[in-house]
Amino acid sequence: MYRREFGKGLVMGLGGIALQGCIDPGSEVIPDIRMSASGFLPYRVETKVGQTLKFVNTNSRLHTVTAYENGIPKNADYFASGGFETENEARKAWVKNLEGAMVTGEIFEHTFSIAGTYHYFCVPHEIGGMIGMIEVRE
Ligand SMILES: [Cu+2]
Repeated sequence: MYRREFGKGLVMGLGGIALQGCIDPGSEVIPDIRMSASGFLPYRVETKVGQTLKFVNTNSRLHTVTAYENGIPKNADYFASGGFETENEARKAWVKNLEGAMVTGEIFEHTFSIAGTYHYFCVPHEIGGMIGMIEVRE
């Protein structure tokens, strides 16, 4: 379970995370990307091919992590919380039954195996500008 106060010790950059003052890191989830009330933090993250990023909902609102189908590299795996295989499927499932929603503390992980730029969004808050991007380097 993610503990909010723990975020104070996090230092983020280039997709890597350094943890300060942590006694037992094995018991904690360290987010690469946090979800605030209306945004992904940080908005832009860099990582390397083969790395897995953890998106964590650190807010009380429901959010999704949903890739733009036309905003990811060719041949890249589509990704979305809820496990949807297309953007359209993810959008429809949210409208129908809030499927794909991540509750507070929930974690979504994705491993990036193709280099390039990935754009993604939160279905309910896209209209408010809740989008993010990930740069995956070789
Ligand atoms: Cu959201």
